[in-house]
Amino acid sequence: MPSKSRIPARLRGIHLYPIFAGEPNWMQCERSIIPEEANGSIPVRFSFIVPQAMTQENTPTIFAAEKRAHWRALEPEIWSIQGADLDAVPTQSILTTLWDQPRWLEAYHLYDQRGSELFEQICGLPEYYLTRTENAILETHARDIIARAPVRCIVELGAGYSKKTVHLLTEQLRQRGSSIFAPIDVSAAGLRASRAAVRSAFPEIQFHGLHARYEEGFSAIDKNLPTLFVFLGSTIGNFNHSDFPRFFRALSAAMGPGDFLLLGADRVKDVKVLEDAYNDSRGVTAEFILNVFDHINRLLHGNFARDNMRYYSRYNPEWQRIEMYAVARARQDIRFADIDAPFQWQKDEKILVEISRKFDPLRLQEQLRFFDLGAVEHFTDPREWFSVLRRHTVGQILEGDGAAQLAQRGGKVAAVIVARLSLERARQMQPRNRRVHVMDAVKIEIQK
Ligand code: AVI
Repeated sequence: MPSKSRIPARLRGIHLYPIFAGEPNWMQCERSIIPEEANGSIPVRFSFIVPQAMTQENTPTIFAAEKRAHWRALEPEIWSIQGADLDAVPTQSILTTLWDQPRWLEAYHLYDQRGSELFEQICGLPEYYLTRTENAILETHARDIIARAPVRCIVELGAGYSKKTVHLLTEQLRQRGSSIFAPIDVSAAGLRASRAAVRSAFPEIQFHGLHARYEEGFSAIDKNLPTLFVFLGSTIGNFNHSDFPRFFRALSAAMGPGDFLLLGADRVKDVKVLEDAYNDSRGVTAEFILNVFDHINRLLHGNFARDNMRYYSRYNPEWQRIEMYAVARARQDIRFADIDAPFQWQKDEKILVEISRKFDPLRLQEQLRFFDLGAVEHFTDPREWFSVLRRHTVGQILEGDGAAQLAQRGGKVAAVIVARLSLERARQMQPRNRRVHVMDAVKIEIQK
């Protein structure tokens, strides 16, 4: 520990140093925070100030400075990533899972034009309680949710412009007077519909549709823009066991300290209620699931025969999930026109097309803690069939290199960090360019 006398008196105490936009690099931060007069290595305390306090004058822009250049306007108020090809045929995904043992498909193939229309119909079915129940929860609690999430932007994963979103936007406008609404979706048509609806119902809202996959979209959002990320409908239930942790790791890393997550999750309940919701009397769910084969036939010029397959679903209590299958009524020799990947789909063999996981909300909340998504609030309906969770990112305490790495990623350190720096090297560095915009700050406390 250096003696007190080695540290000039005016360096002791707390110092605030800005970090500049476009310079998320730790070395550059280091350059700005090292007092030139100091010698050798001394213990210092860093704390990364939570951004809201320092960014009041920032122009509200949804993209992080370092991501902005990657986005271009696809059309008014709709943005897409330069060079991204969302229409690329997902041949690899389809073939690798169809050739897996047992065979399965990734659920996102369900959403071609017809699939999206069928899903809309499912949401209105008497047996499909999820949409209605979640909507009622949001209608009841939107005022409270918005009051306790002081944000300037609502990012919705999925181009929903459902009644549920309307409750949130209405409250956001009522309580804050203005807002940004940024839905993320791979469907440009969905974003256009959302834009039209927002323009007519909420002309005060700044609309930015992001034509992207969820992860690409949410990780581009400026961490300094206090944001409520909204992921409703229990879509997390459709993620398999590797998608699920990957998604939450990425989302948590993308969230800034002023951000919140609103998550809708369907709960474990009576098996008959669950099974009826996915096996409706009108057969819409069956059509939705089997339609994926028409979609695949179009994409890969395949020969799946719809009249030679049937829909089968069940609740699997061990895995706490509804499983939705296509079953071959008779053997089918599957071929794709330009791809050498024929296979025999045997009579009675099942292809798992979609899963819909059901959650115990307490377990889910515990699990989310490990993704740095701390508990805030839990809303449910009187029957406790569905849960809406409001989460907040948790500040991390890191030391030395860990802190540097987090700072490099623009991370969310809200706690005091103790580190030891070599000041020798820092002294040789050039003073930084102070023309750029202040985004954040590091507080350094030089210890005695
Ligand atoms: C989109 N997702 C939450 C729906 C669900 O309930 O898992 C998809 C669905 N599949 C059949 N019915 C509804």
